[in-house]
Amino acid sequence: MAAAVRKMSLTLQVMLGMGLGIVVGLVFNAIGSDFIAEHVTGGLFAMLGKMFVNALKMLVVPLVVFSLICGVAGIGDIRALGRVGGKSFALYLATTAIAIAVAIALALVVGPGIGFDMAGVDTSGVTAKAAPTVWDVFAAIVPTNPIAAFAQGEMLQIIFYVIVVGVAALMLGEKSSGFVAACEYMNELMMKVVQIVMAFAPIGVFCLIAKTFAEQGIELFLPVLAYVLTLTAALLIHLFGTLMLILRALSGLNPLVFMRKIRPAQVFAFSTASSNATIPVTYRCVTERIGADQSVASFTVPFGATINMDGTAIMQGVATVFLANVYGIDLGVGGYLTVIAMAVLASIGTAGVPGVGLVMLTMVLGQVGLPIEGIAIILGVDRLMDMIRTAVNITGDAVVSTIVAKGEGKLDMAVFEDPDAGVMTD
Ligand code: DAS
Repeated sequence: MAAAVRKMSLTLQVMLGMGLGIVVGLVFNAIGSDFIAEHVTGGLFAMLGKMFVNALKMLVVPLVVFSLICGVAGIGDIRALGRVGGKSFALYLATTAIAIAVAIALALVVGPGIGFDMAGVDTSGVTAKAAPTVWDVFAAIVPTNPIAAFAQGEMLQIIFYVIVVGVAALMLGEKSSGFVAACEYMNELMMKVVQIVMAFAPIGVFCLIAKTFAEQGIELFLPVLAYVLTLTAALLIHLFGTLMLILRALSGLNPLVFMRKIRPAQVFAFSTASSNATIPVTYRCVTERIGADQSVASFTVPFGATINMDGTAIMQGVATVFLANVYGIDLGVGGYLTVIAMAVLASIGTAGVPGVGLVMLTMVLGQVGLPIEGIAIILGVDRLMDMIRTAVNITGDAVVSTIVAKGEGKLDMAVFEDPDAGVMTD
């Protein structure tokens, strides 16, 4: 049995861990033992799961720094760099805006929240976060202290600074060859470290999933079932509909092949509920399984993990309609257009970490005058919804990375068409 599991590709092992985690979590939830809750799911599983997520996060900054320097040096000229940046930025904003517009339209048709009984909902403890202006968001991209940006994992600031350094290296021409060669070595070294960390993925994913499902009993979902079902439907429409149509239309690639190739990153995103922590896996899938060149993916993947959150925007659209119905407030077309603009802006300046969608939701609700405390109604189910929307977020990152690479003639079709390319068997 153990030999058979070892022979499975890492993706299958991780999916086995995820499936087992759901079963074990639901069984533990049904048993309802305090000992298990404190020492197994809340103890051992929580510890191992956190160690695994921390190990993934440990990789992000060095991997982004070295891969991006190699990427900028690999692109070769500043105009190409501008094209990759401009195309990916435009596509990230467009897909997010489409995602939330479709989600709002679906929610307005379904009408979740109409007739919802607020009695017994504890709305204490929900605090509002001030909405940034568009000027604040873009001004914050330039770091005052790069070392602090690296230390705090401020992804947009890191990307900005590393690109500037990369362009400076380009301008120094041949003198930079040693520096670029050292970065290429460090990038290869970091990808090996990714491989080591991912060997622990089946255990890490099992623990993360089992803990979540042990804590998220079915009873949490019943009162807000209309919200959960509407949000899940909107996420699936975007994942299998909108994104695949955009991929097909703008790259001509087969969506079914793409979805199989990106699956390991989706599983990691679902398990960790963190786009940032999943960067090493998304990057590895986009380059080694889909065939996008490092010179594109090293920018578009971390950039997307930070500014592109289609799944999160979908949650904000559905939650806004749900809460407008709960409180009987008619937002009108202007109100929903404000929600779309606010959700896109909020996604630019916010890192892809667990639960960040709810923080952004307080900004969106505040902008359209909906009671922030209404978030307390959907708080209980947000962990699981976060896992699903994070998988949608990174899929959007990978779709845009693939489209831009294809458009730049930097996608190796032999890799894309090879079913065994980048199979994670280690
Ligand atoms: N968990 C966030 C992410 O990592 C998404 C969210 O909170 O909505 O993308």
